Amino acid sequence: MADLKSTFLNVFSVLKKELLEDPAFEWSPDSREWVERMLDYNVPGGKLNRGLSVIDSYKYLKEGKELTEDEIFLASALGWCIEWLQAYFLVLDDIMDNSHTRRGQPCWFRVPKVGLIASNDGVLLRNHIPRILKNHFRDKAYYVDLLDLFNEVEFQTASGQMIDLITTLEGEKDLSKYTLSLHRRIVQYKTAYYSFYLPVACALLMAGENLDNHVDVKNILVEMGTYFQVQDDYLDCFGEPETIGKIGTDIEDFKCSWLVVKALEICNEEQKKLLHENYGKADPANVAKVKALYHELNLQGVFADYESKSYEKLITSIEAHPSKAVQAVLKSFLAKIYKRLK
Ligand code: DMA
Ligand code: MG
Ligand code: MG
Ligand code: MG
Repeated sequence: MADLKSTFLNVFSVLKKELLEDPAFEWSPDSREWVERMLDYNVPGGKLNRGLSVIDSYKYLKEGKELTEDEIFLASALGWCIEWLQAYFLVLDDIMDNSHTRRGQPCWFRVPKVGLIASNDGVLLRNHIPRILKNHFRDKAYYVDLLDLFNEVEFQTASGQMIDLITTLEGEKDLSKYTLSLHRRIVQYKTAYYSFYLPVACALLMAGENLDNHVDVKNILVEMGTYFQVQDDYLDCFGEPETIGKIGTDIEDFKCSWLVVKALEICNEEQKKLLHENYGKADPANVAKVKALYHELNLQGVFADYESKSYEKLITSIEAHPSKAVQAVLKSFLAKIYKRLK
């Protein structure tokens, strides 16, 4: 495993080097330095779960056959395209969510001299993906499907971000619209497709599969991605900032978080009043009142219950899948996130 990760990181250096020598641009020392620093800061510093999952999944689909060096390189390159996509979304997400830290360091837009140049860096990160794909997959039979897949998933993610953001609009702060079904819609689009479906879909395309034949796999992965974002919402309040590498802002930002949806579901009238008065305010005193209510309502216990039930449900649907190789792909993905603390 440690070995796979170091191979994967080597591929990052190769891809970065190609991008920094992209013949479509006349590089100068300062522009090359900027992009290199921006990539090092934003692309490789996460858990790399999404990227590594492409290689893992491809291995399972090959049913134990040893992968060639070329296959490992290509699966890694696709994994990195997902990490690039994630970096692009996170750089912009942190601006829009007014976040402070990410992966244990200041958000990119908070770095001195970066500021809103970060938004163009986001656009650059996004543009790197088709360049990587062109460099390494142009002659593959599945090239068009790959481009189409990244386009579709990017559209879904941006649409999810849009509904995540417009539900918090000032002047329309209305907690009564925060229901489990709105929450599900947001997280399915903003997180599940790119984080869960995309890595497995990349591996399926590399293995020569037609994605239209794998709608059942997609449905399970979307469920898993929904569970993953509920964990993210939970950790935003109850996680350790040193462990998760970021400081939560969901309460301040009036987000339609799983926690506020659950709180609204189980609170009494008096507690509801407290939520209405304190949710979505930047003042730490307001935030503290919301957190105290979450404790009072035992949302930690409610989450623990949700977590074990989701796990059981996912295992049941995975075991109903006819292919053992696909089952192995899905189970290994689930094992990586079950009861995660970061
Ligand atoms: C992030 O949701 C979704 C995308 C597409 C980046 P979020 O704002 O809850 O993520 P985080 O908690 O990491 O800022
Ligand atoms: Mg965010
Ligand atoms: Mg966000
Ligand atoms: Mg979050």
